[in-house]
Amino acid sequence: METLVSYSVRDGVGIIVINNPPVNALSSGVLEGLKNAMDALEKNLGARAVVVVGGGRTFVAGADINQFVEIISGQGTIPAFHPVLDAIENCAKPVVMAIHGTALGGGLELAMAGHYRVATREAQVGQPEVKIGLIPGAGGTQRLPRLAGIAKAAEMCAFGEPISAKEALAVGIIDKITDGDLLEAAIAFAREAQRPRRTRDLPVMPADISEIRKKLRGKLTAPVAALDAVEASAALPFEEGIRLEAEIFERCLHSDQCKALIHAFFAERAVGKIPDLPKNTPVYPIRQAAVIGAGTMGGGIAMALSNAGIPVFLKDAEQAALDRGLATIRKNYERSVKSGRLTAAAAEERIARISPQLGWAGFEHADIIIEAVFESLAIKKQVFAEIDKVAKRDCILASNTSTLDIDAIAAVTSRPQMVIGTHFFSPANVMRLVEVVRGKATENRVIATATALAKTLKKVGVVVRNASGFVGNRMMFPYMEQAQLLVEEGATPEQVDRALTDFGMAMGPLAVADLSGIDVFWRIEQEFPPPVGSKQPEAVDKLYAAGRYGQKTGAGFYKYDENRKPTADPEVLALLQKAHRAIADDEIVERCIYALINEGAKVLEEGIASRAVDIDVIYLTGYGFPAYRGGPMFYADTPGPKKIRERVREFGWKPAPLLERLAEEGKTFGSL
Ligand code: 3H9
Repeated sequence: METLVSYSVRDGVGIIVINNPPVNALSSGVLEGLKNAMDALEKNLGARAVVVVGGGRTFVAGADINQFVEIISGQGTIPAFHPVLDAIENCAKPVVMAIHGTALGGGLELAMAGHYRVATREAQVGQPEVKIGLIPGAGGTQRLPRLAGIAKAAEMCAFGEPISAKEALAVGIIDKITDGDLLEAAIAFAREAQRPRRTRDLPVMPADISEIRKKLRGKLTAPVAALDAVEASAALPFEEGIRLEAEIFERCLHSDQCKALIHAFFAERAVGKIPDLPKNTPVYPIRQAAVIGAGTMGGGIAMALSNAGIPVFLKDAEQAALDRGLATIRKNYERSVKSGRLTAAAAEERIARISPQLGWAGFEHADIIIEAVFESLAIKKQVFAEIDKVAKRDCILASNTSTLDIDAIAAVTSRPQMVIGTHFFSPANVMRLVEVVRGKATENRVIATATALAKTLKKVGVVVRNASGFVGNRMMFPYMEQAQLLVEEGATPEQVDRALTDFGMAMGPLAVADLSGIDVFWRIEQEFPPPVGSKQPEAVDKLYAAGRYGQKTGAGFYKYDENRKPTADPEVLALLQKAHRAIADDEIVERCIYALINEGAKVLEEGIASRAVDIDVIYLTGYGFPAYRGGPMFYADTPGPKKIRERVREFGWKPAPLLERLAEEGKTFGSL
């Protein structure tokens, strides 16, 4: 077995290589290896300078997050970073860090403990700890301000977004970018370096970061804590700053938010490992795509494909629809150019990769055809019968249906094994979730290709089974029902939405209904009538009958002005409220969120989702569930199945059998 850290001396330069695949995470073993290598090279008379480089595809992606999971559950202690980083920084010989791939979190902290940094042009550096509920804990909040200034450090530590090598050079985090061989460039730099330059000795100027503080929204605690630590770098001597950082880090590590965010991090990676799909299932190459339907969804999907460099035919039946679709695509790209996220040339390139057309020209070359026409089984069947005739035999036929039966759609083709659901979320060029719906006949290779494609599009593909509403929408219906019933019983739409946004949901359910369209919800109700005898709200029916379709008609649960800004509407209360009971926010949250969880338990038991993490990722990436609560099924373990079952019974609903069983056995969803 290769050692985690190896070293050698070449022409007077000591070279330390970190080898901990896949991302060279700084486990205790790596830290120990680094310390030993530094000690040895410090004493080695043949070495005048030292270069540290990552083996494999990257420098170092940070501390080993698995170790934090252990610490949170009461095992182990925080790895001792400082003795290792201090040994590097105090080395009497110049130490040069050679960065490729990503230097993130503890990786950047390691790099900053070196005296100089050389990076490849593609490299990125960042302090993403806040994304898992932490702050940099190995000196990042103290060394970064000394290199990049307080304001830049504050931004990087509070928002967690990585920056490019080019920007890192401009702000002083790295000293050189090389287009040639990284190791050779770092060795050459090390040879020329006259003497060590300790980051801790650099001056740091106080700066006003109140604007950055103002930008922090929501309830995340780590970003605020990160700013406190960064700000202290100007007020305190280095060692004291480090002590303060350690205190704050430890507090964050033991917070509920950190636990939930780490769960979310690993959950997102776990969904890619589909339990009954062999690990090395081959995938079909996707070189050319086609999308049918140039509406909101089709246009967004075409953009997502083009953004990833995949050329796409965009077909619609009518010229007017095609023109409208293309105009929207152009407008979206222009907005990105205006905001500086994209250059004008890159936007043109992306638009050029989308070929609008009325006919089927070129479809015989498509590797995947994604249907995104009107949500009607009859129309979708007609489209699939047609594409079956034009597509090559190994082309994947995908439907963007959000609720319909994939097997019924597959049945009209001569190749049900090639048919799959790819349920994108609106706007499809932005939202990260794709529910990958496997039909009865869908072959493994097609499933593997669809999830790999999601990753290529920088999205998360979660494989689910074919059932009405799949996972996300199926769970959303009872959640929405409760929101409406609460209004009928006396809550205002504003109160319902505020209680749930206070809980952390990105939007309240009734605002979501207005955004998606009351007519859309009404139509779904007609297609999937609720079970006989269940207590059903009448709100959607009444709003629909009154022509209040939501934002698009200027009124729904709220009134909207010409800029779609919502205001409360007393008329809606007269229309919908049947009683005037004072309802507490807690009841609103419990009824809506427990309805979601109870349905989630059914979805799990029925095997529509194969694991609780699949549901969590669907809700985190597609439905605005707060990441710091880890997803509905992770959150369910906070009150616990027993308490939820009790409340579900009190509300007069039937607990899902799985919830009953877990409550009975004193177990949690996490134990499944
Ligand atoms: C920190 O550094 C705290 C410090 O301040 C010190 C405190 C004292 N640990 O994402 P991928 C695994 S906190 C353990 O699919 P990509 C990942 O689970 C840390 N494992 O690849 C996956 O495993 P598997 C700060 C890690 O190319 C595999 O590596 N750093 C870690 O799409 C491949 O990952 C971060 O927050 C880790 N740190 O993206 C960075 N990182 O194959 C977190 C990855 O079994 N990492 N794994 O599923 C990332 O953002 C992305 O993984 C990265 C690569 C961009 C690096």
